[in-house]
Amino acid sequence: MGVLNVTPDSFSDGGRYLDVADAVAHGVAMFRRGADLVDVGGESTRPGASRVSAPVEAARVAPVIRALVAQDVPVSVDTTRAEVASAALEAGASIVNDVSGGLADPAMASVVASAGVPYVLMHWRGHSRQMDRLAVYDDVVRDVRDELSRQVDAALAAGVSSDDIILDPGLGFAKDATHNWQLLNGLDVLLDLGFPVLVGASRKRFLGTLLGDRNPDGRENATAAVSALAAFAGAWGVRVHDVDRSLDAVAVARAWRRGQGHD
Ligand code: PMM
Repeated sequence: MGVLNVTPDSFSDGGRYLDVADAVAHGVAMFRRGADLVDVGGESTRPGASRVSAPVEAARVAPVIRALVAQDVPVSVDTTRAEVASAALEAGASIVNDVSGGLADPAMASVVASAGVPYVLMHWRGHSRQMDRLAVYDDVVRDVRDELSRQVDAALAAGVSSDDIILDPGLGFAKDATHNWQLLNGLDVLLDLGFPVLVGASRKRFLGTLLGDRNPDGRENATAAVSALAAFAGAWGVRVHDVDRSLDAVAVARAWRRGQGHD
């Protein structure tokens, strides 16, 4: 899954793709290089970020999604709002990626259920402004698993098909660096819930910390290493900015797992 943030303030690509033509060109390029999905977002979720209104968010993503879909690029929409998800689905998005896993907007699950599309439920405890304060766990792997299970139950109760659910540990969202590493170390516990798992580590702060305070651009090799290991552990997908490096990493993991490098 290639990241396409149509925002002025995302932590690593904010401001680069605010112009529709630039955003579409970048999305098409990621698809041509091999991304299976382009994840279009119109609101930054960086820690401390302020919210934008739903109409502003929808106006950022809808034209980009429409243009990508017109070029046969499969698109997911990264939003916590039912209203934005509806506009994105209308524009041709085929997956809803909700970093709040249904908790931010009570209308989201029914929008997804009536569209009958896959739904990424990420583990989440609160909006960006407050999430660092919410990073308190007894046992992060068990707590995230239990909270995600409740998010799944709510989605199923709203009519989402269990075949359409994808889970995500939500690295960096109400989690410190140690929490993120523990979740990656315990990925099998989330996989045991029986749903596909998506991992979003790309360029995140915990990778910079590991490497001695590297800035986001210097975190690409570490991101690719996470992609290889996540794929090897059985993840369904990785959400990344640099598609090329992660495709190579995933190809290595796949060949290693299968014991052969050809189809
Ligand atoms: N991380 C970000 C945004 N959306 N969606 C999912 N499913 N998982 C994530 O980990 C995730 C996400 C924040 O990163 P960005 O600013 O690079 O988009």
